[in-house]
Amino acid sequence: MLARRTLGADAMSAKITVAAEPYEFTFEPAKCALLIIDMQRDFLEPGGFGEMLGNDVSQLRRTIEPNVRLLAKWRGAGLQVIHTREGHRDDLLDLPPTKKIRGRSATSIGDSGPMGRILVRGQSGHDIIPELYPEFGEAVIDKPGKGAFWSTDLHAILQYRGITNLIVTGVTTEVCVNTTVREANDRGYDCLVPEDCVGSYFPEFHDMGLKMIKAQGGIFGWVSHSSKLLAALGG
Ligand code: TIU
Repeated sequence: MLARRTLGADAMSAKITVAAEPYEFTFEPAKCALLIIDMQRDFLEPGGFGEMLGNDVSQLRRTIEPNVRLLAKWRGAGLQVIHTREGHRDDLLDLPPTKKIRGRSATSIGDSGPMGRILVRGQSGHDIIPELYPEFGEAVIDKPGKGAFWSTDLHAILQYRGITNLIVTGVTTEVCVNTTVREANDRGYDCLVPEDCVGSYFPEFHDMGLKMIKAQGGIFGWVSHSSKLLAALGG
């Protein structure tokens, strides 16, 4: 069992600086949440919805191990962790008809898939992979869109918990991670994306998705690597 050495009150409010691009990222641990986006079985597991659509899930599975390490560090230090899941109500009343038919696929959201009804809350494919399963006290945000702020209580939760900075990880780099970072940036949060903790089915979109975040002096946020973040937190 992992020994927990939670940060004391002084360390919680002492500024931490991480080597990042376009320049260093500074945060107070007490005010910085780890936001893990959509590490769901349907996106990551062989035989899930993602693979059914013809995607190579190994491109996403390489993000699991660095996320496990970062999550262990975050939990061990007693810092705030939030998970998101993309999905819809059982009755699909929150599913835009446009999203339902997009792609002209024979099997779409709400239909029976390899792990239950696709992207429907409560179904096994919609749940978070066991390696990163939420613990008691960690908020789980169910989001109907790509961004984690749209039609959710995430902003309220962050405000009430005094969060100003976000470490955003998960999948996919150019879709839900990118949309969430943009939404967070417009709401006044500083976001750092550790590049090894995010992934895309398309390597070129992953690369460009990261470049877009850090371009123009950090137009949406910062990009770093989990090893640098772990080092800044004491290894
Ligand atoms: N979580 C997330 O990114 N949802 C997607 O549908 N991503 C795709 O890349 N398809």
